[in-house]
Amino acid sequence: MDSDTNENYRCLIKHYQHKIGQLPSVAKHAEMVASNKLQAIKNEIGNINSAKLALQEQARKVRKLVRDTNKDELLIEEIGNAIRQGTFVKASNPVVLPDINSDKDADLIVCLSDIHYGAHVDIPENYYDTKVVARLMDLYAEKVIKLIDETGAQSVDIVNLGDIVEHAYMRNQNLYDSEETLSEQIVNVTRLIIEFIQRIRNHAEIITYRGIAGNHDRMQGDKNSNLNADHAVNISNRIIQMWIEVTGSDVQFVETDSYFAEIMLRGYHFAFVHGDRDNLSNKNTLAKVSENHDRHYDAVIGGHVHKFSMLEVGNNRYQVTFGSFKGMDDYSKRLGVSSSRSQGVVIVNDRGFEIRKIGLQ
Ligand SMILES: [Mn+2]
Repeated sequence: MDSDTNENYRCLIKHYQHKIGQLPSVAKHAEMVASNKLQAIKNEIGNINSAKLALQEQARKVRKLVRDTNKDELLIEEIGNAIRQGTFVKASNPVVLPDINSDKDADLIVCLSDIHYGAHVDIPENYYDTKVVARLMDLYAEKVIKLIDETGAQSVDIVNLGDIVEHAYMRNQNLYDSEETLSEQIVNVTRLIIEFIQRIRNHAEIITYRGIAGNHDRMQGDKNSNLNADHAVNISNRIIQMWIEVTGSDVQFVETDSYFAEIMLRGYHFAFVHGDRDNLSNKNTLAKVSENHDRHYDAVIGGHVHKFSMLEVGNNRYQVTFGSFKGMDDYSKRLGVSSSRSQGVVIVNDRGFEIRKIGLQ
């Protein structure tokens, strides 16, 4: 029993305190009220402190944004270093005279798809590393040059369909044991693309280049990230533009949307997507892409599934997937969708167009 819980007992104590002159004076009582106020203020400060915590939370978010921005700056700096470390092929703009004894005439679209530079595959059916990429790009260039001679092509539009690197978003994690950093991968694959462009340029005078991004090129793992330009192909494109400018190449870089490109040749319209956002095995995709871009396409061409496929979805209208440089890996083997390495071209002349698979075995 105590004075806090028992009113009778409290009155008894007070009465006794009053009797012995120990009851607090009015002033003292006021002081006690004041100290309650102080407590209230302290409580308020406590509240302010928790408000401050919310502010701190905001501040933390701001600091993270700043850090991320610095990370981008760091990446740009790393890319600058990687560019300085190696040499790029020198541009040359030779005159390529057409064969006057030939009536051959064509335009070519040459696609580059799913290089996945930085991927390392070592299974009985396939070996793939960065050295293999270089060899395969040489082989592809040779085949394209042969095709230029065969068709008498004067112009070549090179279209990169994306997935130039294996894992762009790994920069958000710790870089695991990898031969090259992401920056080096982007720069080195771009170096190979530039060599490819220049080799083609040596055999045809009118060359254009454009590149769209694939799912592996995204810097953020989140595919809904609204940072649309935040992908490895964007950086690669800027390096190619820089190469054209610095070396005086007459190759024309064509700016496109990050995920879509189109080319019109001799009255035919071709659309290009990577294939992750537009499913090219769904026979309504050509109609959907045509609707979205307000143009009737003759073909919509992509990569992504790492195999050659062609689906006729209308009168001489096609949905096409070209194969990959990378070829078979454990993942595709498990899914049972393994297929050979290949790329693809479109040959356009006045008689029509032909979509052709180019094997890279
Ligand atoms: Mn891919």
